[in-house]
Amino acid sequence: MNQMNFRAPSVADVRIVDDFWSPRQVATRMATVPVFYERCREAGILDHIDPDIAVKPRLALNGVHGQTAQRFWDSDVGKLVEMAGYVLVGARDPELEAKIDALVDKLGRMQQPDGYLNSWFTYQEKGKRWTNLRDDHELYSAGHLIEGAVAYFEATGKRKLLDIMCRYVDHIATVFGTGPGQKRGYCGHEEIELALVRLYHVTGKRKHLELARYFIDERGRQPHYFDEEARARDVDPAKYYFGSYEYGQAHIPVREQNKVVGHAVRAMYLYSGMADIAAEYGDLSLKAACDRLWDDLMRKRLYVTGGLGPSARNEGFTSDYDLPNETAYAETCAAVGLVFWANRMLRIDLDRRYGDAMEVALFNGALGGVSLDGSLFYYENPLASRGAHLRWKWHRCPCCPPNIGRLIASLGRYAYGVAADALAVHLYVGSDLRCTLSGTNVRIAQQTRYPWDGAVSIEVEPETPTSFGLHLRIPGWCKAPSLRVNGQQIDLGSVEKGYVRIEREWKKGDRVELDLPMIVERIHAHPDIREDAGRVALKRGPLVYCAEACDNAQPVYAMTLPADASLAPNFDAQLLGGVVTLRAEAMADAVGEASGSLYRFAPPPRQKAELRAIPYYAWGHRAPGAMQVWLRGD
Ligand code: FUB
Ligand code: ZN
Repeated sequence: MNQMNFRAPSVADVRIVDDFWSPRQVATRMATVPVFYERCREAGILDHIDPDIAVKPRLALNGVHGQTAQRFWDSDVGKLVEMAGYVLVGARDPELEAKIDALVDKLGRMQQPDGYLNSWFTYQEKGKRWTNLRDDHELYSAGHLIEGAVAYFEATGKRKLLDIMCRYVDHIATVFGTGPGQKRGYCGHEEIELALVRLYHVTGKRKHLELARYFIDERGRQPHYFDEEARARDVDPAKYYFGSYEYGQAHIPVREQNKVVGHAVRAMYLYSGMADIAAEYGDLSLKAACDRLWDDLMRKRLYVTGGLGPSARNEGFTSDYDLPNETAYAETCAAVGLVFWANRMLRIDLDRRYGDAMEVALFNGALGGVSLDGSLFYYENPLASRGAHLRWKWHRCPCCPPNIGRLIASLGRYAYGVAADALAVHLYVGSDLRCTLSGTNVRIAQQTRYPWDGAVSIEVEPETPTSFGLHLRIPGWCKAPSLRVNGQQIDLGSVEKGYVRIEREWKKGDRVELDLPMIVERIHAHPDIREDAGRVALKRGPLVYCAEACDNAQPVYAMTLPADASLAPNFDAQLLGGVVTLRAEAMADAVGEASGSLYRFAPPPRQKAELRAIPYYAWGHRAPGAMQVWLRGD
C-alpha cells in the first residue's frame, strides 16, 4: 500500500471561490439548509426529538415490508446538523446556530441516563431497542448524529453535541463487541463505521476507531447475527423479505466480498468505512477487498453518469451490465456515497481511477439530485425520461437532500488530500487551501473555469521555502494535457497512476499551470449493456450530457446522431446559470408522418434536425418533457 496518507482537509481549511461551485454553495446555505429544516419541522421530525412534547403522534409503519422511514428520522436531524455545520464555516449565522443549538438541547435532554439516544425507541417502540439491527437503523441514525456532531463542533467550537455523542458511543461500545455478554451485532445499514472514524479524527480516542473496526470485522460472520436476533424475536430468519443478506452486504465477511451487491447506499457507506479502516490500520486485506469491489463496480455496474443501483426493488444492484435508463433508480445518495468511497480510496492509493470516478459521480449522478436553486430534489436519477420525472419538494424518505447538501457544502474536503510532505489535488475548483506541508504553513490558491474550461492555475505560497511533493490528477478523459511550473514545461510522459508529482523546493510566487483541453467525446457502452446498444452518450470534460425535449424541435427518442456529425460546444451564460451546450446536425425519424399503420416494410423517412444537449446535472429545470442521455448513433 502507498505509504502516504492523504487525509481530507477540514472544511475550514478550504475556501471555495469558484464560478461554478460558489453559487451551489450559496444555494445550499440559502435554500437547502433552511428548506430542509422547515420541511423536517413540518413533517414532525424535529418535534419527534423534543422531550417537552410528551405525547408523540403514533407513527404508522408505512413503508414497504412494514418498515418506515420514520424509524430513522434521527438520521435526518444528524444530516441537517452536519449540513448546517459546513455552511456555518464560511459564514457564521446566529439565527441558524440558535436553531441548531435548540435541536442539540433537545437531543441532550432526550438522551437516556445510560447514554442511549434514539427517538423511535424512546417514544414509539420503547423496550425494543437493539432487537432488530438488521432493519431498524439504530446504529445508522447514531452514525449520522455523530457526523453532525463532528461537523458542528469543527464549525463552531461548540462541543455539546460532540459530548452527547461520545456518551452514546461509550454506551454502544458496552453493548456491542466480542467481550463476554456483549452482542456481536452490527447495523443492517452501514454508516456508523465511517462516522466513528470521523469521530476518532476529532477526539483522537483510539476506542472510537476500534469500535469502527469491530463493526467492519464482524459483518457477515457466522453464526449470523441477523439470524440469531430474528430467532430471539421469534421470527423465522428464512422469511427475510430480501431473501439474502446481500441486501446489506452482510452475506459473507467483508474481506471475502468480490461483488458489489444489495442496497447501493449501504454498499457505498460500507466500502467507505472499509477504506477508512484500511488506511488507519494499514490493513492490506481490506484494501484488497476494496479493490476487487471497485473493479466490479467500474467494470459492470456503474452508469455513465456515476449513478448506481438500477433497481427500485432493493434500491440497489441487480446483475452484471443491468443498467436500464428509463427505470434507473440511481439514488442521489448512492452517487454521493461513491464520492465518499472514491475519496477514501485516494487517501491510501493515489490513483486517478478513483479521482476520475469521484469527479464523474460528483458532477453528474450526485449534482443532478438537487435543483440549481437548492430547493428541489430528485431521489431517482434516471438516464431517460418521458417527461413525468419531476423534482420534488418533499419525500416520505428525505435522505437525499441533506446528503447532496452536505457534499456540496463540504466540497473542499474532496478537492485535496494532505499528507505530511505532499499535497494531492483531486478536483479542479477555484479555491484557497491552507495546510501544513513538511512542517511549513502553505497556502495554495487555485483558479479555474472548470468544468467549462480545463485551464487551471495554482499558486503555491509556503511561508518559507520548503520541499514537498505536489500531485496533480491528470483526468483520464484528457488526451493532451500540458503542465508548466513557473513557465517551464514539465514532461508528462511518465505519470504514475494518473497523478503527476512535482517534487521541488517551493517558494512564494511559484505558479503551476495545468492545461486540460476539453473536447466533446462520444461514449460507447459495453455491448452487454443491452439498453445502450447502438447508442452514444456525449461527454465533455467531466460532464455527461443529455438532450431534453424543450431544447429540441424533434422528439429526442427519434433522433440519431451520425458518427461524423461535428459537436459544437457553446457557452450560454443565460441558460441554466451558465452552461456549455452542445449542438450537432442530427437526423430525426419523421414521427409525425402518419401512414396509419403501426408496422411497415420500410424505415420511416428521415430529416435533418439540430440536436441540442445540456449537461445532465442541469436537466429538469424547465418545461417537463422527455430527456435522454444515450442517443441513437449511426
Ligand atoms: O434506509 C436509509 C436510507 O433511506 C437509505 O440510505 C436510502 O436508500 C433510503 O432507503
Ligand atoms: Zn437518498
